[in-house]
Amino acid sequence: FLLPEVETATNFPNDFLFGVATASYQIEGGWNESGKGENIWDRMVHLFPERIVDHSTGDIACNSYKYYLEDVTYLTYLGVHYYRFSISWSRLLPTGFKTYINPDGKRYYQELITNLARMGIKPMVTLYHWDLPQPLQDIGGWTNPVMARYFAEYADVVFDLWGQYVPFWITFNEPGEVCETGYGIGINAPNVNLSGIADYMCGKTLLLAHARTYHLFNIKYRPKCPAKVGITISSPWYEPKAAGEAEASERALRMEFGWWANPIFSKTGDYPKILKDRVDKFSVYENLTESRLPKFTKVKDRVDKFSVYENLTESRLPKFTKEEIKYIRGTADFLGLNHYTTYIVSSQELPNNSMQYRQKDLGVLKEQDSKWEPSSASWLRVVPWGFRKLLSWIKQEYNNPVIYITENGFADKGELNDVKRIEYHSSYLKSMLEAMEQDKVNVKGYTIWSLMDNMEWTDGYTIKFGLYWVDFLNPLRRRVAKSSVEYYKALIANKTIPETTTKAANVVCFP
Ligand code: PNW
Repeated sequence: FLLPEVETATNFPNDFLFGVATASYQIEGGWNESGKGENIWDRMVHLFPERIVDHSTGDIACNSYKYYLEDVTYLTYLGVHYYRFSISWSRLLPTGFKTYINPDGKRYYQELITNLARMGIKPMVTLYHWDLPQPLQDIGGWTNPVMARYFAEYADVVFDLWGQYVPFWITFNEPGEVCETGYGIGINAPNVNLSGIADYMCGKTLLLAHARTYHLFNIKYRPKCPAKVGITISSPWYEPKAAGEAEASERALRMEFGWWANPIFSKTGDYPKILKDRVDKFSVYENLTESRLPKFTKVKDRVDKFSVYENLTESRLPKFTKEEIKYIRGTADFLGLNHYTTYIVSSQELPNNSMQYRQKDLGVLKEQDSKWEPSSASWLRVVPWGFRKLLSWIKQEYNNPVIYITENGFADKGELNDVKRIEYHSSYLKSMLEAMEQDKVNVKGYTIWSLMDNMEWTDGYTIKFGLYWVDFLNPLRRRVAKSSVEYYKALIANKTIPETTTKAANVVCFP
């Protein structure tokens, strides 16, 4: 007589994967070591130090270029199934072009990947996490359509070297941030300030670069090693400010998230209709001068008679041809999703003579509730329920794609007993589980941003996302476990969210 075996109930499916993420510029340092070329972030932090709040650089950062084996030790301790990191294009190809491969760059990533494999940790490799080789920016960067070819050629080099080791490839991290903050509002490198123009040019090139790389992989590499190839898009949840503002929420999601997701993940492909309609419409208005038609209503009456293409010039949004729409559609094995926070949205149409083109195209005001728990990042408040809503919306809008959460994280000031980080992850994971169990959203993996404190772009070292604290004043860049390390380690081992009612003990004994 045998008693039935007691199965410990776990929150997460058995095949669910957990990981942590970093990005080359944010952790590697070694900005000009052993043959690495200059990239757009090197250029920006050196020429315009005031663009970084603490005037810092990523010249050394966590010095993972030197201490990557330590990183592997901590990844092993955490027990993560995979490590999401990015390759520095200009470390591998110093000029950006495939004609010269830097042997030390190649050796560095080979060593990292080999040591991960030794420890049973799968690499999830991002090909582009914002650090474009400077020579490629000198020819216009992502606004130049030729970049689709150069990106695919770089990817070809990487696939050829490491296709055998890497089960997950991510072409781009956050095309929205690349194009809008880099080429639209000019906050991030390369600081191009042409909102509603250069950002849309960048977007078209980037989507074609992604698709070209996916097709290249299919033809040349998938027959040998069938990795999953995807793209990572970031999105907050947009909660309508009032019942009547549901349209503003829908519009923001479609014009931001959908800008990237629609061409790849929708049945029809192409940009969302609302994005095309609104940019086309406003592009026409912009061409009618105030002096000719002083009053808004008259402008409207007048231009409504003309189609966009009959008018003075073309839309600011460069369109895809039918062939390109087909070429891009379906080019992802999974959707990588970065999610951090939620905004409350309402419709806010800007006047026609406003030069904030992209803002006008969007026509949405974004706010946050001051009652929501803040973080050390101005844009990040803790709103766990938004995660479930976003996941369910994506499932509905894009026919239930396979999703990996490629980033989710909380910013503080670097506390070792980081209870707020632990609470953040517990609440967001619970919300994600509700989406999986109740709304049947197909989430396969979850990644914490970040393994360790690092160079947080224009915020420099003033805000911290790490599970490990890093001593940036010490040349050894010692890493020290925060409380969240034990929390995440237990979570991964048990595939269950640990009880956090009792405060996590600070396990750092001799820091
Ligand atoms: C991500 N937002 O960017 C990046 O992929 C990481 O490199 C970065 O370190 C991390 O978030 C933390 O900032 C984001 O405004 C930038 O919602 C902005 C937002 C989200 C993600």
